[in-house]
Amino acid sequence: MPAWLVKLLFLPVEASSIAAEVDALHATIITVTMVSSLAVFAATGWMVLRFRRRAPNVTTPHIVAKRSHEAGIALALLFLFCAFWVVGFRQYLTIEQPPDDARTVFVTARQWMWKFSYADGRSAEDVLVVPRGAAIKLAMTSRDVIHAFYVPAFRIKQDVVPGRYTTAWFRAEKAGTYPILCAEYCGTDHSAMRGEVRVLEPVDYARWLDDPSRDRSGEQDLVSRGRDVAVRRACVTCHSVGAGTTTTGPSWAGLYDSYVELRGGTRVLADEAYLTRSMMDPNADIVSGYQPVMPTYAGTLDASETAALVEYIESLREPRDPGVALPKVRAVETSSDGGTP
Ligand code: HEC
Ligand SMILES: [Cu+2]
Repeated sequence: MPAWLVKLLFLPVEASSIAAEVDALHATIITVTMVSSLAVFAATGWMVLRFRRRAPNVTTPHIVAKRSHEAGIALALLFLFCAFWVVGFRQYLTIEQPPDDARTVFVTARQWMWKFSYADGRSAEDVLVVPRGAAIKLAMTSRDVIHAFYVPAFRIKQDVVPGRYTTAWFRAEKAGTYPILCAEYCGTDHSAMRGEVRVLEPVDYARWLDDPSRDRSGEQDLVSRGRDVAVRRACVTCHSVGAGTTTTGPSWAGLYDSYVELRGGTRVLADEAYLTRSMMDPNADIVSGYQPVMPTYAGTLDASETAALVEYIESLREPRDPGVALPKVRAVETSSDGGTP
């Protein structure tokens, strides 16, 4: 699609190998449907005038279309439908099948960030760095709810599902920085779940690969960052992280992956989604034996702080007995007086 048309239609730049084809198919379908509906409107208008009732008691002639005309129109429409399908199906195959030489990057989505892990063991949050011209395959999974990895400039979008790996691939053709969005409504900060793809020229990419300080600049691993956030946000004034100790709120030790008993007697599994919900909507589930005094953090914790806190709480899990498959029920360590020590 010519660059001026891309601009005119407010489309993002076509930065990947498939973008131009996707746009061409899109534009063709829109043009064909718009032209056909205009033709239908025009024909309707013309017939309203041409066959209007001219005098009372005068009926317009009854017109029967020729079989051949009807068949011709039906066949033409069927042909058009099949043509769209053939082009679309071929593009679908290209989009679904990564080339054999593709390099794999692992993507973990969670409320509300993207984490990219490269083959050399290093990883980064929210920033994916790739060389121009190389095929990149993304192996994606989610730690909590369904997200969707969407890079408008590459014209790719793929659901990212917990407990399952989905893949997508692209070959970036223009160096630059392109936004990554989440295209599946996934909670409070869904709209803030943004990242970017940095496409580097191959020489710059080689330099970036060799840079030993890469990803270390000002970046902590999530667990220690979560510990800092818990102190800074004063979570630790109400929550302890040691076993057995009880303050205003329940201890985080061994919380992750255990079953929590809620007021009213139901039990929930403390997974990522539960932990996140506990921060954003603390009154949704009240832990049995505690008062609903925890303030909500919706809007105050940003997406990466939330992720870091969840990761930190996860790091305090009890090491699971490899022989036991089921999460264990955590004993409620408080008396019914609200848990004051
Ligand atoms: C004013 C005291 C207070 C503060 C501050 C506080 N909490 Fe809580 N929190 C509680 C109480 C009380 C509960 C148990 C009742 C409930 O479920 O709401 C709780 C429950 C939780 C749970 C569920 C625990 C379980 O055992 O199921 C999580 C997770 C949690 N808080 C995380 C946090 C995080 C993260 C912060 C800081 C950003 C924080 N809390 C700050 C009092 C607090
Ligand atoms: Cu999301």
